[in-house]
Amino acid sequence: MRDWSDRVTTTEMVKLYGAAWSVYVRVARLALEEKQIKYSLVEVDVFAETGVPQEHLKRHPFGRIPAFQHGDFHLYETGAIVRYIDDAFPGCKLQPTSPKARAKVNQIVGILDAYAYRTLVWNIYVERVVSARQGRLANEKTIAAALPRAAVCLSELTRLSDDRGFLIGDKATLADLYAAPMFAYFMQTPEAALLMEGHEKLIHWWHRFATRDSMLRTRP
Ligand SMILES: N[C@@H](CCC(=O)N[C@@H](CS)C(=O)NCC(=O)O)C(=O)O
Repeated sequence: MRDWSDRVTTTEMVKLYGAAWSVYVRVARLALEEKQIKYSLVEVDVFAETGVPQEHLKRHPFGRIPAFQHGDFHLYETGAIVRYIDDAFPGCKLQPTSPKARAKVNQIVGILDAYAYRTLVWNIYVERVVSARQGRLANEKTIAAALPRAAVCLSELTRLSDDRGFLIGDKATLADLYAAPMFAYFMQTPEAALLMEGHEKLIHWWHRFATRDSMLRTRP
């Protein structure tokens, strides 16, 4: 007999808990937008003066965003959320089926998660751009220390990506969805202008991807 216990009903309500400024919330929103899934974004302020709201800690005991709900199914961790969205819902596929292309997508996602997010977003963008907006001096040591790591991130992205319109292959994948929200911040910094020299492939990718509907619809 067929087991329907894990069957997914795609008409059940989808909610994403987080904030539009968040890189990881945007990754998850891009997956929902690319697959044309209706969802609501429920605002959560993890940096509230009173701390992470108690009801959010029940959804995400580590106090991060995003958290995700589909009917009575709950998840946190962006990697799990976007893969669930891709597997459970119809529409375009955000993960290639070929084992090598899929592994490269996952490798790029791993690099972005483990190295690029902290380096490009926190150590360079937040230090350079957000600090000025907040009226504080940038920590030049933090920025200087991040530059060599940023250079490795960019040269690895260039080396691993191919040149068929997207980072991997000829369709948007999780690799693009992870990279784009990070680049949206990093590319606003003067450091990016220097670091991106010689990375024409990435520059072209960014200019193309930045104008996609999903990107325009999720602008912070
Ligand atoms: N491993 C988590 C990381 C999520 C994450 O770091 N989100 C940031 C916003 S982009 C956050 O919640 N920051 C709050 C904090 O660091 O306290 C995931 O993949 O979802």
